[in-house]
Amino acid sequence: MATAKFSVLLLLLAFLICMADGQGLKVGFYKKTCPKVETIVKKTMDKVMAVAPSLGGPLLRMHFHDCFVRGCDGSILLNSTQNSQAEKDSFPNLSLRGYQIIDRAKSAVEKACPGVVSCADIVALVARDATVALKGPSWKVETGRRDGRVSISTEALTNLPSPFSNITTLIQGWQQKGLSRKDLVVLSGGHTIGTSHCGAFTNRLYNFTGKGDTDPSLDSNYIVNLKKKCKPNDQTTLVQMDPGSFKTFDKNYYTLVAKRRGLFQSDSALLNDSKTRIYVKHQAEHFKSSFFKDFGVSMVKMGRVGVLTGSAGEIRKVCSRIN
Ligand code: HEM
Ligand SMILES: *[C@@H]1O[C@H](CO)[C@@H](O)[C@H](O)[C@H]1NC(C)=O
Ligand SMILES: *[C@@H]1O[C@H](CO)[C@@H](O)[C@H](O)[C@H]1NC(C)=O
Ligand SMILES: *[C@@H]1O[C@H](CO)[C@@H](O)[C@H](O)[C@H]1NC(C)=O
Ligand SMILES: *[C@@H]1O[C@H](CO)[C@@H](O)[C@H](O)[C@H]1NC(C)=O
Ligand SMILES: CC(=O)N[C@H]1CO[C@H](CO)[C@@H](O)[C@@H]1O
Repeated sequence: MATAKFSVLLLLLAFLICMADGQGLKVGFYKKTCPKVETIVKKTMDKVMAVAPSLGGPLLRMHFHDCFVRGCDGSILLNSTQNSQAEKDSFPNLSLRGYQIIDRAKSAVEKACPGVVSCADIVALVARDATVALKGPSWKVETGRRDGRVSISTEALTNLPSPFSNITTLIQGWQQKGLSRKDLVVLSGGHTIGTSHCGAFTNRLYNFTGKGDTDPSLDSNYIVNLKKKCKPNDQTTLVQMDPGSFKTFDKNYYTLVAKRRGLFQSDSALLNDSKTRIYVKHQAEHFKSSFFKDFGVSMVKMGRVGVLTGSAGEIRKVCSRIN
């Protein structure tokens, strides 16, 4: 009798701990099994970022793309096979790069503790370290994710937000992932670093509604600038999203959006909802900004989306293929 009561109590306790951790994730999950993992990943990233800081953008973006499709389960890293086309080879992957950096970090980690650390966790750690290397905020990354065994190209199209989305579609898409309007406006701030292909926004410059017009929600002086960089139908030229400081993680994204200079319709759309608009204006206008702290909080939240934990999934040996 007493033992039964005790086991119920234990079960309840285990359940509560699980809930508080965000479905089994926790900071320092590998403390006993791979105590050096974060140091090893950081060392790899420090080396990479010292010579190729432009990889910071795609490596931050990679965690986002992983989490929005089948949860943060490393499915973005899987190669296509003969029978199935993977997320990697879908249209929105365009310009995602840096897969070899994940592989490099994974190899280094495998040397120290083989078969212990998931590729999904490495992606999450790399996103943080990339942000820090570009002078952005740091946050404590929860670990304990397991790797998925499935990656389907078409799921990237249906789950990833499009740069042509309006605010209603964006809010709905984020809500479906359990993320709020605040998370949306905060994490869009990731666009303070990196570059975009012209194709993601030229519709706003040349033929917005099919009448040879421009997007009225984009600053007309800015349009003149952008037209110099992107000719109609140019899909390949790269443009800095936060011109002048695209290799520095700062709060300037909000200054741009507030001035109607957000590059994508999805950036400008943040001015079309009262809550996201207030956040944009606040970050733009106040010297003392909460953005850095908010970014860490929302990244941790995004890092919990749809994760596999416990004995679900696997720990991949090589990040680009299932075991
Ligand atoms: C709100 C929904 C979002 C949309 C519609 C969106 C869309 C895009 C698009 C179209 C690009 C340009 C890709 C290219 O043409 O090369 C881009 C780049 C980027 N995005 Fe987002 N994004 C969103 C949210 C996020 C989030 C949540 C993050 C991370 C926290 C993020 C981080 C980045 C970064 C760092 C780049 C630059 C990549 C590079 O330098 O290659 N984005 N995004
Ligand atoms: C996955 O594809 C990349 C790029 O094509 C290649 O370098 C890598 O070796 C592939 N991985 C596996 C396990 O075949
Ligand atoms: C937002 O976009 C969706 C999908 O394209 C569309 O159905 C909806 O009418 C748009 N909403 C507004 C307010 O423009
Ligand atoms: C603008 O779009 C309309 C409708 O899609 C098309 O008929 C027209 O040729 C386009 N104009 C230019 C300059 O591309
Ligand atoms: C914002 O809303 C206005 C009016 O409803 C609309 O004309 C405009 O296209 C919207 N802008 C964006 C970027 O969604
Ligand atoms: C980096 C990468 O894997 N890019 C692929 C994205 O998807 C297209 C197909 O839509 C491939 O051609 C690219 O190689």
